Amino acid sequence: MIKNFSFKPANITIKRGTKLRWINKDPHPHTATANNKRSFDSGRLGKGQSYTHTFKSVGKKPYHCEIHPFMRGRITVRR
Ligand SMILES: [Cu+2]
Repeated sequence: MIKNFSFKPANITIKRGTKLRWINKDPHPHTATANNKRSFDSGRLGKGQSYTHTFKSVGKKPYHCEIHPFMRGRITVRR
């Protein structure tokens, strides 16, 4: 969930192969973009829009919002 200019939860641990969905509950546009800009990138999500990504590799995946760089989160993918 993206709400009040933050990712909730900001940190999450999942198993490899899990599909995550981000839903923008704010009236403002946001993105969920991997810090390395390659692993995943939602593009601009308007109010109520969502993005899903399946995590296939193990490791820590820090990400942010391209529009509001202070918005940060991290996904830890385990085997
Ligand atoms: Cu944002």
